[in-house]
Amino acid sequence: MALLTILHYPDKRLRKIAKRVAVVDDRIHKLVADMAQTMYEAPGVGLAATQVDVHERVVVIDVSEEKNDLRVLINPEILASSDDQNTYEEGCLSVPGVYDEVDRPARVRVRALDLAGQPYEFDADGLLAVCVQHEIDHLNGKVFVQHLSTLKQTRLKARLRKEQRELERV
Ligand code: GNR
Ligand code: NI
Repeated sequence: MALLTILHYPDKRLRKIAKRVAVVDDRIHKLVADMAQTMYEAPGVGLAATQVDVHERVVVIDVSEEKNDLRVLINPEILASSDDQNTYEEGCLSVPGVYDEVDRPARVRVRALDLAGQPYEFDADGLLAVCVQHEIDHLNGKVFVQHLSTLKQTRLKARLRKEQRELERV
């Protein structure tokens, strides 16, 4: 296993659209193991391959309290979304220190492939529903801050540029 480097917003590579996985082979198994280790170490409740500069449709999620319920989603798809929305204070390992409210469908039905390459489906609500949608956004080149107002995004970029300048001054 290996710890992977997580890209930070506004890195352009976070905007790439990930390609579907054609075969779930040993290379994908190793990627999943490395992504899980990176997620647990961060720590985070989810990680998309895009965040570690691998542009393939692979996601790991663990929203359990005990961190013993790893979910692997290969080529994940939202089959259906509820009409009712929930607001959640989101954060992202690619935007450290930034938390803000995002509205999304409260419940989703999801289809994905498991590590054996077999399709499975599940219904998600609560944090799991938030996380699945947040991770699929990453695979589509979208970071949660892109759900915020243009004004908030502009202010955030200005703040991050200022912080970067201050880091470079020492
Ligand atoms: O660790 C994470 N926590 C989180 C909290 C609220 C909504 C979404 C998330 S996902 C995030 C990990 C991450 O950046 N995944 O892409
Ligand atoms: Ni994220």
